[in-house]
Amino acid sequence: MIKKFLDLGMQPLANKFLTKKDLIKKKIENSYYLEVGFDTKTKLVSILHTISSKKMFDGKYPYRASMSKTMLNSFSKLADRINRKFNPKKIMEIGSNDGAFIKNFNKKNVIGVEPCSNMANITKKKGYKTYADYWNIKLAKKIKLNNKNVDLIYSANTLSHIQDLDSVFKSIDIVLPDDGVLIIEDPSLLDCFKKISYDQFYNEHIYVFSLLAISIFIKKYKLEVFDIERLSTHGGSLRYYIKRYKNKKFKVNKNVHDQLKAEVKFGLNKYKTYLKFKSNVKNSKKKLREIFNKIKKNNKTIIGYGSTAKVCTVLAYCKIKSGTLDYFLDTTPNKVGKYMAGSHIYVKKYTKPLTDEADYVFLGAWNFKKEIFKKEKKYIKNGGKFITHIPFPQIINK
Ligand code: DWN
Repeated sequence: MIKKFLDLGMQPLANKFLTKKDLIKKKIENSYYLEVGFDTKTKLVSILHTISSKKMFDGKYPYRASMSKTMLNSFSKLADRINRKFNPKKIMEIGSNDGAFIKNFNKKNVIGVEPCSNMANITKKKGYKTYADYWNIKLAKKIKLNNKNVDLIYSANTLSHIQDLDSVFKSIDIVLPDDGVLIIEDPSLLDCFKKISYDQFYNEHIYVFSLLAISIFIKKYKLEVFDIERLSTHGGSLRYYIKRYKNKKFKVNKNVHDQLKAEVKFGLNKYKTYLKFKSNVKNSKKKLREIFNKIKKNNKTIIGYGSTAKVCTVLAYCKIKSGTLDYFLDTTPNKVGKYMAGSHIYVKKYTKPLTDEADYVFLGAWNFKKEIFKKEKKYIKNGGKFITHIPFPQIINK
């Protein structure tokens, strides 16, 4: 039974940036009701109204994983680990984006699957075999036929975007050999709740997974998690190492039991925890609005840093109007010069470390705080102030 616990109101499609022409033409922007529910039986946490993948993941998808050093480092470290631990013959990545992960491997030993054709073209141009398609049974059969030796499947920040998880795992079942390894990573529900990062919920993020939910779900495919890694990426993620029951090569690591225990201890198996989260989110909204209102009342300026999909949720939910922030800075070529969905805040190209652009800088990319603060150490040293809503709304400069 799915029990609703969070109502984030009407939300635009976070990655649908608008052009100036769109604004002049008053292009109609669709918005969708964003509610989140907890399935008391399966423990899956998902948004309740989903939008077709084709509407979100098309040839104009702007997000590029390679725009962050943190992600590049994380993928390169994982590539080393994979080679050391599993020595795979061939790797397949589901959701290869702009190749931030696959570029760590020899072109002969890796293939990508990426439905956003603009992203797939980037890796194709670099010579990586890339299937520009959605991950499904038809594609899995085609891949199996053409790439018999795939023995490791990896997918980061992708499965949480696909509604039909049964189709996902049936398709994996076609490609994964008996002794193969599946590695998936996605934002962790435990971190999301601890950090009150309600902005992990937006139309692209259909699920925010816990180990609890993943373990239950994959049982029907006779799969089990045998190892996990807790990652700091994307605000706290879990990397799940999965194998078939019949694969006795790997033992289930103690950290799997520890994580399950931690999730149960926190109460991720109980609806009342979700109601507590709801109340935390409401307080977060109130506090953030107070901070913004006070700053604007004092005629101070605010700009944003990182026009993330996540920050779209925050702006729409907290009803922060476009005039409140002068613009967002971002490094992503496909976002720069455009306007953010919903709020229509302009995205300006990030060209150099901050100096005195504004009185306050709102950290849209809060999940890269460490990387950003390193880059902006001079600004911080000179008293520059950031606003963050994680784990609770506050003004920070360290
Ligand atoms: O799941 C998803 C994740 C992986 O990426 C997708 N559904 C969409 C996207 O979500 P997001 O937009 O919230 O992701 P990020 O990675 O938090 O976005 C960071 C943004 O900040 C990018 O637009 C790049 C920008 N950025 C920047 O301008 N300067 C990032 C860093 C680190 C910087 O120094």
